[in-house]
Amino acid sequence: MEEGSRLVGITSLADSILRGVENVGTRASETLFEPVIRLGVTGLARAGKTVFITSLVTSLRERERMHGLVAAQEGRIAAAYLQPQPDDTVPRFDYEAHWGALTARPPHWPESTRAISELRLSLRVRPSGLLSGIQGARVVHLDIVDYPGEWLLDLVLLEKSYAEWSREVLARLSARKATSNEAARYLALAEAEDAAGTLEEPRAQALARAFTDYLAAARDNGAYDVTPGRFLLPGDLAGSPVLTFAPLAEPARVPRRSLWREMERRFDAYRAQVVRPFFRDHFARIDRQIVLLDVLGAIHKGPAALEDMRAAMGDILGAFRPGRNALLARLLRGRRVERILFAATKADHLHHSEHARLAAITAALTEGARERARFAGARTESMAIASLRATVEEIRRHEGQEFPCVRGTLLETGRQAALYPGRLPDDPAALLGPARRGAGTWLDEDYEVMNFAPPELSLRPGEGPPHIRLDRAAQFLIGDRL
Ligand SMILES: Nc1nc2c(ncn2[C@@H]2O[C@H](COP(=O)(O)OP(=O)(O)OP(=O)(O)O)[C@@H](O)[C@H]2O)c(=O)[nH]1
Ligand SMILES: [Mg+2]
Repeated sequence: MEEGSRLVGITSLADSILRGVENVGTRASETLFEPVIRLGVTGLARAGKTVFITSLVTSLRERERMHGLVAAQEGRIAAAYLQPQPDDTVPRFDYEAHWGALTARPPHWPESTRAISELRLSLRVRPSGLLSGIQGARVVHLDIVDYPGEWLLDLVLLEKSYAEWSREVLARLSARKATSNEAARYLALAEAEDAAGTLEEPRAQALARAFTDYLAAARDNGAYDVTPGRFLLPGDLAGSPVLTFAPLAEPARVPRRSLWREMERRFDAYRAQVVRPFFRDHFARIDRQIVLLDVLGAIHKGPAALEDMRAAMGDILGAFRPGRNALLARLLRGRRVERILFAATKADHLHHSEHARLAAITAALTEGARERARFAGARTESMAIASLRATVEEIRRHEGQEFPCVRGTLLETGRQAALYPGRLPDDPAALLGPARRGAGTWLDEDYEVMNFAPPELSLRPGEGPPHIRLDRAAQFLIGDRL
């Protein structure tokens, strides 16, 4: 018995020393000899993260469509190859499966992913200018980390007690009660509950389930404030106590073993064991960040969705402004993101004459957020991109007027269709203003979105997939380090 426990003690000690040495070793060799860029890719559900990473990796390997990336244009990227990633416990980004989906016959969009994943692409780069004659090629590792934007929204939970959080969420549900059955149902359930009464697990589970149903319905209606983020994206935490809590009205007294006490304990466990490790172990190590936004999707859903996206972006970007949050500052230990790109995805739904207006709306949507990020020393930029271009442009004439359209294959029917999505306003305020004031519908224009199937690709060797400004995005994000 004694022997056994001592043995365990010694092995785990030896193990941790060994691991310590290993860590120091990898870090030293990487920082001394082979630079690493850690690129975070995030965005809310369906923003286009998976397609972006898949297309970016292919385009860095097959660089013929990447003239906007200076190192590629100058022919200095000698090779790009996938390597084992540095983090052994993070799932690998399944590049092969996603690229396989896009190049299948017929092609289809990759599956929804909904958790963190990582991929290492190593680039062999020749130096530019004066150094080119003296120095040989060096290796730069690009570690791409895909994670749900919803996880960043959880940051606000770090600052809140269960009582505060409950109050806010119940108020939000009350405001949505009239339009959401799920909100009304949850409120009825929570009001019938005696929070001071003894915990009964099945009732805690019923509350958590009803609350999760509300979150799912809110998200489907275009709401983005759907925290706690893991409720909708549970992964292997599904059914565990850290996800079995829900907001309640605070009772006058909270006896031990009461429902309230236990919910409070689980809320704290969620913060300590889910939210904090994510920020400490993953977020803190990111150097460059792209935040993808399906701006067209939100505009199509209407003013409330656009306003909600703006508010969510404000919360998300709070994570890039650690000064304000003491807890976060401690988790980040002085590290910060150097560059942040806000990219409106799926710009291939618009004729190129509309792209500048889409970029302006994206900039305006993240304006408050951008100001704050800049404050924290990060460089930021906004653009409209398409990771994979699924359409071609076409001018259509109707009753003497010209309409700049895009044409593609419809996902639902497999038929070709031309889309005129509506003209975006020159001044972003024409959309953001009414959205902020709570307008029910857009006044001047209906904005259409269609779901296009991915294009049938026939690529020559050296040629990556067709895209819009993916090369410019890459230049902003990593170009200066190549
Ligand atoms: N036309 C067009 N559609 C795109 C593009 N990128 C993404 N989409 C569409 O958006 C959907 C979502 O893209 P994903 O890359 O899976 O988005 P995600 O952010 O990884 O989504 P989750 O993993 O569900 O959070 C795709 O299935 C496509 O329908 C693009 O460049 N052009
Ligand atoms: Mg994904």
